[in-house]
Amino acid sequence: MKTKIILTRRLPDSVETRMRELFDATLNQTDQPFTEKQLIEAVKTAEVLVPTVTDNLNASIIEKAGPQLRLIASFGTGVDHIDVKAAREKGITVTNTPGVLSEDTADVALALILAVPRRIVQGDAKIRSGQWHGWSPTGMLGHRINGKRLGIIGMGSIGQAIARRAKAFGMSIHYHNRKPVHQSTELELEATYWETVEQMLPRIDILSVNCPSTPATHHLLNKQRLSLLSPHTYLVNTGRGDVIEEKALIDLLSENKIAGAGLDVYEHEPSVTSDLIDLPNVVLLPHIGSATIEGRHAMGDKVIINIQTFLDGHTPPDRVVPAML
Ligand code: 8YV
Repeated sequence: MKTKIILTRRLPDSVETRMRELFDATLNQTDQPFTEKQLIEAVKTAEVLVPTVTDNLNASIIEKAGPQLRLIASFGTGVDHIDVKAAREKGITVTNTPGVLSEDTADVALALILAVPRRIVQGDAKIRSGQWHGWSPTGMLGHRINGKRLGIIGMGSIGQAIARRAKAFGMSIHYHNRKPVHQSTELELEATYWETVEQMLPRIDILSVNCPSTPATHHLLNKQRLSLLSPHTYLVNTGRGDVIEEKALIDLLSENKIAGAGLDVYEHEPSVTSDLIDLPNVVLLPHIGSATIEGRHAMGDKVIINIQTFLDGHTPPDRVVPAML
């Protein structure tokens, strides 16, 4: 008998095909995110559930899981959409797909770091709207990237991949993390560690948010901390929206108390407030940090390896335990 697996979203064809070969996999042909009712039905029937960031597997849903549900093999790195502690208490293992999307996410972070100070999107809009009437010495001036200080909050594999790229662009690297990275990494990146965000924020020119969303990092960048940024600072978020108090960020941007922002994630995704959309000094992307064909295949491979290893009776390679969060 094949194991019953439910996929909550459409995955690349090759991943779905392999899943059908290996398991009794129910696919989501419409790709519509599951409603709460569908999620409850899924945890009551699946032996393995494959959710994504768009499924809110909170304690009350996990509580309703039937005894057959043994593994939640999430397609993605962040697990803030899953109450991992509640799952553990119910004896359900949780896995994710770390590592394989770090380089892609770092590329998007760099794209935003370049796009906002150099006004790339504004420039494109100018041409398309017929408003460009030729080169001018004072036209479309932005700010130089080379020589600027980049502050990274969250120096995991994505933060480090951003730091490597940023260094090549001539930025100096500052970071805040729960603990300093290995000395060899710090040396390679010539990175400066700050024990507190408060120490780092006033000293940097560009801020990149790359920590996971956990109860400890929710609104880490609240009004008070954001106000420590200098008015010339740019902020880029490719991590999770709720690490920033979005309302406070919008206030700072509208009052020109910071220079601009590049966002790929939002506090109330998928809703993006018109207050952000109306601002001229922001570039907004639809959560595409890891959206490459290669990345999606690698994520699918990881999900399959996690499921198969688990079913073979071993600890899956990407098991998430509450202590890690
Ligand atoms: C993924 C992400 O596309 O993996 C993550 O944590 O934020 C995304 O880039 C998404 O999670 C897929 O579930």
